[in-house]
Amino acid sequence: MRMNDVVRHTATSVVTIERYIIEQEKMHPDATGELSGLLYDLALAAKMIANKVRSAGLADILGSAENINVQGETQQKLDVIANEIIIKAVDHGGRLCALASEEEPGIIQIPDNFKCGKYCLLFDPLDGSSNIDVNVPVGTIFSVVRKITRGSRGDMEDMLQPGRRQVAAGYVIYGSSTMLVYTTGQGAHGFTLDPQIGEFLLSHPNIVIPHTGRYLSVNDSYESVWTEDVRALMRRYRGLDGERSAMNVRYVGSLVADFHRNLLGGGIFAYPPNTKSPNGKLRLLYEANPLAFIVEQAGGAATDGTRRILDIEPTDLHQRTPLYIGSKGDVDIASSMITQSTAEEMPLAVR
Ligand code: FDP
Repeated sequence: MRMNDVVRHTATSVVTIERYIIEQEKMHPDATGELSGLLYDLALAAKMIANKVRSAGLADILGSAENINVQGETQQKLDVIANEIIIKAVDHGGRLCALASEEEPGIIQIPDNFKCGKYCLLFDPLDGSSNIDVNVPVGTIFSVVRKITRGSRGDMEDMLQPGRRQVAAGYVIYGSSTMLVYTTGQGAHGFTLDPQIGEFLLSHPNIVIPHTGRYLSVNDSYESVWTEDVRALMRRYRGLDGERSAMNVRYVGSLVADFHRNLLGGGIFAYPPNTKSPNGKLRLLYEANPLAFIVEQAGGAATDGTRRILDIEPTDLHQRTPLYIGSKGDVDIASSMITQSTAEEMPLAVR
């Protein structure tokens, strides 16, 4: 099969996500099926969320809920709904020992009446949610790590593992069609929801991101608060320093949508640090790590400017990180030009 080929299903034969996961599991004779079970549960949650997103306007459930989430942002009602759908889809299967959501301050424990399992799930239930009211694609992002502590319940040490220890990661994009892309470390594979039969069908096996790409996704309204190295990098991507041809700027402002376009078409998404937000905005555990795992599996790369994202040792459930992610050739330019990456490394003058 060629790069990014789309699978052709026939009227009488389709490859569902379930079949694909089972076939991948067979490559691991010692697999217990727990991870596969968790992935099906997440696919079910994705279908339920897709349904809510699609009917959001009709059902009059748009708009802000009363709550403000732990990041200080106003939660949209769909965030709350998506969060609950995911928790309820996965809490009873005996596969997880704990969960952490971008929408909740602490670890979410498995209810006492359910069995605990060997995995932890970290997720952003509805990323890009400030775009919901204007009908822009939003997404769900998830990351799975193995429990490393003793005892049946998961604790903070289980959650705060570097991204290279992920055993699975994925995202769902609720766009013109709903797509789920996941990896278990054997390539990145995409599935498109067929609304007629209600199944995710294999559409993009073994996704390969081009080595360099056309698209630059960055919010350049922050230019006045970028540090000099970031400004120089952006001038390079725009072809203004004469070192390369200009990239095409595309910024939806919904991470999953920007990432997905660049994964398939090539290019880079950047959310650099700035003097107001020295660690940028995106969350290491719920956004950067899972997308970094996927992009590396597709042949791309992800850095905070000076460190590979998957090697960052997390210290906090909700910590943020600068992010440059996408085609390897384009990300390598960021690694060669960025000199500071974290708040600690930033000069006091710009903190
Ligand atoms: P949102 O606040 O709408 O949830 O992580 C949050 C996120 O969206 C990303 O999806 C998006 O890429 C980014 O924030 C956009 O932030 P800016 O508006 O600062 O560009």
